Amino acid sequence: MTDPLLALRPWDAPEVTSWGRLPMNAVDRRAGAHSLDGGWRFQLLSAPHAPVGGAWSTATVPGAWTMQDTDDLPRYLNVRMPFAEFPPRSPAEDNPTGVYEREIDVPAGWAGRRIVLQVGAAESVLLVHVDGRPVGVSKDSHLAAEFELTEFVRPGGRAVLRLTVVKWSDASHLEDQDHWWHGGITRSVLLYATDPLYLADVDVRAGRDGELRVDCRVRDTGGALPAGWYLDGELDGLALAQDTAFDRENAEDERVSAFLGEARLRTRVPEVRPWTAETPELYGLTVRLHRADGTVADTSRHRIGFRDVAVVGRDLLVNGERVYIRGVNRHDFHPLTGRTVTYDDLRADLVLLKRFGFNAIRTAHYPGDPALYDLADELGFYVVDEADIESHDHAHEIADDPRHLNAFVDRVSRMVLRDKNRPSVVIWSLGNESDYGANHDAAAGWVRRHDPSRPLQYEGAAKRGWADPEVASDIACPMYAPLEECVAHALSGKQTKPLIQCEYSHAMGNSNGTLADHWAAIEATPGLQGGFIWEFWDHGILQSVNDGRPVGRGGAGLYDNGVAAPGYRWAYGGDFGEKDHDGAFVADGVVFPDRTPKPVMYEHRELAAPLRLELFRHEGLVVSNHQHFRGLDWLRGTWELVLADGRTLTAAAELPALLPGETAVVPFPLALPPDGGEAWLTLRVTTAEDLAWAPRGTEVCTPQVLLRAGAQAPEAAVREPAATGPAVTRPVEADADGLLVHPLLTVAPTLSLWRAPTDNDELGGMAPRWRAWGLDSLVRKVVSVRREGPSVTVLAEYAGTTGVVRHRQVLTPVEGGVRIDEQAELPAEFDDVARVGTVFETVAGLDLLEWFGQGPWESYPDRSGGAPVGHHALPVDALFTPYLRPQESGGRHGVRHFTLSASDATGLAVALDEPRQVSVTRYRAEDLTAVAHHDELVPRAGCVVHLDAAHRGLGTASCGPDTFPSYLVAPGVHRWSWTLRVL
Ligand code: IPT
Repeated sequence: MTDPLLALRPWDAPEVTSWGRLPMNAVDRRAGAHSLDGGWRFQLLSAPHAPVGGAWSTATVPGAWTMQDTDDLPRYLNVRMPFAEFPPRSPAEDNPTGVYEREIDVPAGWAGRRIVLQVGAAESVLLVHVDGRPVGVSKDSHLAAEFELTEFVRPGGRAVLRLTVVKWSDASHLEDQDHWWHGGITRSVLLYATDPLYLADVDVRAGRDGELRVDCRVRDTGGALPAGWYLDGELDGLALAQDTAFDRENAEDERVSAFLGEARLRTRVPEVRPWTAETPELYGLTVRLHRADGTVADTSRHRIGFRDVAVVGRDLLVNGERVYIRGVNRHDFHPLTGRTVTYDDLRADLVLLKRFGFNAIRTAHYPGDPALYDLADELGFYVVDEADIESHDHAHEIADDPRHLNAFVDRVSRMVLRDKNRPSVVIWSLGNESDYGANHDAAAGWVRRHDPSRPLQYEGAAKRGWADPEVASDIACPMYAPLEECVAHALSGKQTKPLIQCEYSHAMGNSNGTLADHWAAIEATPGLQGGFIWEFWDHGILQSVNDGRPVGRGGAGLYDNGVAAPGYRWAYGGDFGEKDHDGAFVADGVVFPDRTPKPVMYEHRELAAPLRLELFRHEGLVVSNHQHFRGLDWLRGTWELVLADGRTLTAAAELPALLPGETAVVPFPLALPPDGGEAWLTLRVTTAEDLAWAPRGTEVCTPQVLLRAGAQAPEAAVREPAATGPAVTRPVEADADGLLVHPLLTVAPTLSLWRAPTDNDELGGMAPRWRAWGLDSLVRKVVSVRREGPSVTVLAEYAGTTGVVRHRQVLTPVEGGVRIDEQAELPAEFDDVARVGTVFETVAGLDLLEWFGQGPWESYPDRSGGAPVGHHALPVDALFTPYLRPQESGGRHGVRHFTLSASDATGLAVALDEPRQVSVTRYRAEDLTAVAHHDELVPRAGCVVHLDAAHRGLGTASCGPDTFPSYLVAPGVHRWSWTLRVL
């Protein structure tokens, strides 16, 4: 006999969003439930109608089978669907279908109770059978599906539960998000029991005025409700009672039903502590459903927060304050499981985000695990909760196709029904990249009616007109909009909605250039309120290089500090043998696959600093509280006076008591020594006490002001060496080609115009142009080598395929070394090059870099915030940032001078005429461009040193705007000087 669920062919039926599934609700049943997680019998069929009958293996639940021991491997495609069938179709034959089976022992104590199965997430179609009997069907891969099993199981007995998961379906067309395709059950499976009389839903409204309203729905499995039921509850010890006025009104309006109980609890909390992302104050709410005899039939517990959110004019207000949205887009990702994440994983994600100044998360592009919201409520994040709808490849066909209407409303409404009581959720999102059609408006209509307390956003609708009141978006939420367009809109006088980019600053590879410029504009322009960086994760899956398989759960410990252990690598698109794929575009996060922060995180932390430091010449040092809701008492500071001569003086800081937005002048903590040259004052700010997201002493920000410019800057020392010391007459050694001969250099200093293209350089079209110009393989031809006394002047031409750069190097002996004055003249056609500067290589053994300049982390001209000027030191191997696809990396901005030394303190010292971009790595640019993965790099024994007169900004052109014109390297004449001395 054909199974009715298979006969229904739900994978080919867009109208069928579920069958036999219980309605979504906000009653949390996790506590007290029986976990069905663990090993299940498993078979992978080639298609849903293929017979089950092969050998069983074991699969871990939750977990994608694509990350376990099967031949169906992960696959990365961005926009394009992984199969050719047009919506709503999916492949008839080649459709991996996982059959999961296990016994369930139903406690005898559940006799007379209502028994419910909850499947946390399954992609993309779930069929449920118990003992071979059909129970139900569900779609919507990132929300739980519940089924009542009361009629299917016997308390005290054992039953066979089968969950069949069909990978491809009509629903896949709505789940075409830009990440890996997987298959399986990816969130926990639970079994729980309730009384037949139960809380079907609880809807909490808690405003910042302390008003609490709890609306409850009550049902009974038998249908009719028993007489005399009632509700009570408490809020942290404060008793709540059923609102009799509400009951009376219901009765008068004939809304009382025998089958649906409705009641309201209400109170007003005096002196409420409002919830905000800065002050995530939670209250414990307990709602109890009683039978007529007073016994408790059901209980629902919630952690709630009192807060208001509203769009007023063009501002998004939280508790009446226009808050900055320092957001990130977050996917579910784990390098060992693909997308199954534990509570600890989620906690680690959010803790890291807090430590780096983020206060908002967009759940790109589907609802998260309930634990994500528990943590966002507790730690403090503003969440844009996004429904699981992205029909990217067929967006236009689907947005108005009535066959998909059910699915749109189903997905959006289920998310709202589940998450409506979350203080962290401040905005609903209808989904991503799905064009804009009537299906969206239908879903928006449902949301507006069900939850008028929160704004709604949808980028596809906002795109129709940022100020258009008719479209289904209360926020102007573009993606990757050029900053000048955003500013122009805010200044146009036509803005009607808050402008908060749903995606900006694409973090692929070495990226996020101009983030500081964005924030300067946001803070200077009323109407701009922030945005969500794309994205949190680099989705590199840990892969064994030998057999090409994902390592899976056993791989813990096979990576460290962003790098996979030898023999392993971070796989991206194409690495699992996919024919069509989108390569490294899946590695576009602000953290590596093991959550190691990329350097941009430090800049973000500084941009989000809760306090600011400024120097006003006549007033002195000014500290300001840059938060929205709290004082500075949770912070502690230390002053550091950084002097160019190598000294760093410290003093404890007394932070002023400031309300949000207030400023105070503070006395200079340390006397500025009259000598010592360039001087900077840094305020190193840490947490004053243990917080939920950071132990005491965690660094929060390091604002810095310049106290004295470099009166005795290296420039002076470099340019006038003879004036400060005895005349040096020992001639510089250069070979016949005019190349410096030096005992510590293996490759003499020459001109470099090339960097290993970043992802932005490649996808933004710069790198192809550079290659066309021949900048990656300039041919050096000596024009003349002229000796004048102890100096040598070398004229050379560096020929590309289309232009010639004239380069002059004057080598002059100075005390202890040589001064190199350089000039390069770029032809007009080289109007946008990666760098103009010097490259040389050193002997092996110089493994420590000490520098005076910005640091300690990697920084670039358009991404240099949060890297204060100081005396920094790092092993050379720690300077390089291991971006998944090797590219320009490891740069340090604003370097004045540095030494490279061996363990016996011998080595070389370089002083630059002015703060320059410097990089010291084990790789030539061509080493980096020759390979596709970090593990393929072979480090050189010596160092490859770049000193740049000019270095191009990074921008974000892999998806979005390029860097700004001010960060481009102009053609024409560039001059720079430096000295090289032996230590
Ligand atoms: C945008 C997507 O919303 C996001 O999922 C991701 O693909 C991002 O781009 C790029 O990494 S869509 C793009 C067409 C702007």
